[in-house]
Amino acid sequence: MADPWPWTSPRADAAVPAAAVKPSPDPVAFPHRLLTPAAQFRDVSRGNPRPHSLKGDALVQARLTPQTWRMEVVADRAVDAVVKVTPDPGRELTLGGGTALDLPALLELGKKHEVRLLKAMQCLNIPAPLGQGLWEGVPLREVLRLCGPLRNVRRVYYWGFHNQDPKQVFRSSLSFTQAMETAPGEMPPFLAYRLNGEPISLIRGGPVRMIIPWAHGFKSIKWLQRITLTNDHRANDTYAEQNNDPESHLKTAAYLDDLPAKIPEGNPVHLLGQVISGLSGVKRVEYSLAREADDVRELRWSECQLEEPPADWTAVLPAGVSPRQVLGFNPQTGGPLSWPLRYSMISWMATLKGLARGKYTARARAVDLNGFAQPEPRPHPTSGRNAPDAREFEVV
Ligand SMILES: Nc1nc2c(c(=O)[nH]1)N[C@H]1C(S)=C(S)[C@@H](COP(=O)(O)O)O[C@H]1N2
Ligand SMILES: [Mo]
Repeated sequence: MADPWPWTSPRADAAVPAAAVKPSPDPVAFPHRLLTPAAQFRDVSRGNPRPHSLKGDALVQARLTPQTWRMEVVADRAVDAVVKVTPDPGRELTLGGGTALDLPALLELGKKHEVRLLKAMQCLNIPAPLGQGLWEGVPLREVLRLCGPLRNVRRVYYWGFHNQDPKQVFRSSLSFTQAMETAPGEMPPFLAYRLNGEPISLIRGGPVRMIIPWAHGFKSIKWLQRITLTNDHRANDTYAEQNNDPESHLKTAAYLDDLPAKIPEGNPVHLLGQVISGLSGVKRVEYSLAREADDVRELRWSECQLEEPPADWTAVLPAGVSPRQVLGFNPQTGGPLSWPLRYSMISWMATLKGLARGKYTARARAVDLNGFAQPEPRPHPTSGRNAPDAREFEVV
């Protein structure tokens, strides 16, 4: 059942009131792995045919093999009432000029500038995380530097392979600042060529995919093939055309796994799920349990148990990757700088015992580091769905 939405939550920084049923630590293991195998991500791909269904020569023609992949960086020369002066890059990278970037050149840049980070992939309008990976690649700023001094650029537009059909273009954009500068402790947009230690599979957007660490999935364009430098200040994201906020950052949000519909009386009820650390971080995850007659505005919330950082990161990360080399970790100690890591997700749980027979609705919500509980602080689904997740079950 969909929750009634939205209701405003009171600021949650006050002490958490005790719920009727206390959670207790339980030996149940956290069910989700920190790295989702590439094939197990939930897929959100447009295109007809889907680019990842292409085979053989069609794949070669699409420039989607490691040997044939090319990416252009060009200037937008369109002028209109808003844009009167066009960009002036020192150099464009074009197919026609034989200067388009290929994979060996990108990997060469990676020898000097490679970045790695864990990111939860989350769609702005799907109420469940898609997966989490260790992505590796080259910061966009290093690629744009190949084009020499860039004058009159206000935005960077980019898109992926789209069957040569303009109607199928799925595009996204960044401000020039976001493309070129990264605040200390923040994470740069980058051209990724590896996921979980392997070349990025076609279905995950390989050979090269844009990864925007702080953003919902729609900014992380798959089958990346073209970057356009523009003096247009307007976002041209495909998602913006559907009333979504193209500058929305990932929201801090908890997700609840499915529960059995009926649970025998006397058995513990395990609430399990994942929480994404969005822009404002995670203070805690809370659950509430409601009987049918309860008023959703008066739910009582209790704290859940969060997955701890792994004691041995080498058992989690791909072979040969040290946590010291991963953004979000202390390069000296290899320990995470925050937990959960920024823009990543971990598991949580709560075990409920002694529930009387009857129907229940369990809900979960995250509280961010500023003390806002979901759906606050931005209760607008078009900037990312984040109503508290709910599941019904019956104790029989
Ligand atoms: N080229 C292209 N890139 C794309 C999309 C697409 O349809 N085409 N979908 C986007 C959206 S809306 C999301 S949520 C993520 C999903 O990533 P995934 O399929 O790897 O889980 O990819 C993004 N990148
Ligand atoms: Mo999406």
